[in-house]
Amino acid sequence: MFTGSFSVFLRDSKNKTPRRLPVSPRPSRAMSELENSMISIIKVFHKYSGHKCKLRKAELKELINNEMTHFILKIQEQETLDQLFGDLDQNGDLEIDFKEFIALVAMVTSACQELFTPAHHS
Ligand SMILES: [Ca+2]
Repeated sequence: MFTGSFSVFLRDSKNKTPRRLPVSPRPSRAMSELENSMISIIKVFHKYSGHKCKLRKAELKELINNEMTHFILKIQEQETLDQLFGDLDQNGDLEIDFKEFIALVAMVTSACQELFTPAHHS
């Protein structure tokens, strides 16, 4: 597994200056629940994308219909798939790369988060 360090750059919404966030993955059994969840997202993506690291339309449908059905409805109609695929494919190369996929995960997670907040259960 990859080890090393690099940086990601976050945009400051006020002065538009990129802010450097050092990233230094050190896989370990002591990883947090969140870190393990992040790795799970990466593994699921690669399970469906294979070595090409991009999802074709049929692979996106299979991933959603196998891995996300408790959060979003199964995709049954071609028109629904075409629309979702078009929305996610930001660079228009007719494939979904990891950055485009993680946008879907972020949107669905954000939409569902209210159901899982502690206040909602009490
Ligand atoms: Ca794309």
